[in-house]
Amino acid sequence: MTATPLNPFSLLLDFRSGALQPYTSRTERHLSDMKGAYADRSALEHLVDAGDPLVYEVLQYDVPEEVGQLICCTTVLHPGTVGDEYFMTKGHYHSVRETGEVYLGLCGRGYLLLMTEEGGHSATPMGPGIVGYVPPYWAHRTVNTGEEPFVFFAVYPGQAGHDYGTIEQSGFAQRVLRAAEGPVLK
Ligand code: S6P
Ligand code: ZN
Repeated sequence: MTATPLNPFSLLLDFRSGALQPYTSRTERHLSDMKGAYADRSALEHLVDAGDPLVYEVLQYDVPEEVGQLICCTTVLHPGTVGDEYFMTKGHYHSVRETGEVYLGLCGRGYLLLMTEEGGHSATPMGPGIVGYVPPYWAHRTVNTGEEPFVFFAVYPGQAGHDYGTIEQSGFAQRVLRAAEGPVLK
């Protein structure tokens, strides 16, 4: 199969805000969109009732979802906690497990959590200039451990797709909690 021919294009990426120009889709995730993800359910319900904060947004430039294409996007993950647990993304496997991804930290700090269905797990500290490699078969979730938005750019294969259901059922191997001494991995 060959990829749909596209004309070359360029995008303007603002390293501080994560703004991608142009973008073709924007996804918002509020706390109410990820109720099962956080350990402290009563803290989550309290925050949802108090205004349901925006946890993160993803700006993406869409190309055909097929082999050979590469999708570019930015994620802006806002600071905050649910109980002691830092704001994070839902996390996913790629539907096509054999597809990897590259993350480039732009602003703020956090972790890239990774895990496999065979029980492997890893946590990469992320910040400006750090490239995090997501190998094929590894689920990935990001966590903001700072006081400002954690912003990163990502590139992944067009055919990858997203499997959120497996994470919703199994949870993630590690949690990142705020402690007096700083972020702690549990
Ligand atoms: C896509 C890539 C990121 C995430 C984004 C939000 O493959 O890994 O763009 O989609 O960081 O995370 P999630 O888990 O809600 O898709
Ligand atoms: Zn991904």
